[in-house]
Amino acid sequence: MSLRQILLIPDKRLKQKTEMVSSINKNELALIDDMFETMYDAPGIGLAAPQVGILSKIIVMDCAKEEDEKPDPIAMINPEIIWTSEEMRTYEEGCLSIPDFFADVTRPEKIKVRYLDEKSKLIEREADGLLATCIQHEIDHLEGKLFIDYISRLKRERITKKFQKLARLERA
Ligand code: GNR
Ligand code: NI
Repeated sequence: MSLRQILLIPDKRLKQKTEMVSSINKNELALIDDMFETMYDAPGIGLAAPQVGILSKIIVMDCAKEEDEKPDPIAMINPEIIWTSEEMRTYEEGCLSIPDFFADVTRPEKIKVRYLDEKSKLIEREADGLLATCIQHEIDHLEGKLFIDYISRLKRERITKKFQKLARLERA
């Protein structure tokens, strides 16, 4: 197992679409292990493969709420949202690729998602609350979409410029 580097905006790879995973072998399982390790280390409640530079439809999450609650790691391969509720919910989101920036995002409150687990088993499950928010945030990453794409253009441009400047300073 090893930590992978988390890409920050404005890295182009965060804006790209991803490829379906055609079979789940050693490589994919090693990537999933590394993604969990990287997510817990950050720490974060979710991570999508593009955030570590891999353009494949793989996400991992652990939305166990309390510090003392037991871990609840979930890996999803080729996830698709197959139903969303009419009711919406607003949650303050953050992203490991946009550190220290938070904004309210409104999304469907409940969803049904279909995916393959690490054993290539087809799963369908319903999710609500924080897990529903997290799954939607992670699946957006697989489409090259970030949570700042839901906020005002003014705020998005402001935060993007800040990270462009930081990236320039690091290169200099
Ligand atoms: O750690 C994370 N927290 C979070 C909080 C609210 C909504 C979504 C998230 S996901 C984020 C980790 C991340 O960037 N995943 O892509
Ligand atoms: Ni994110």
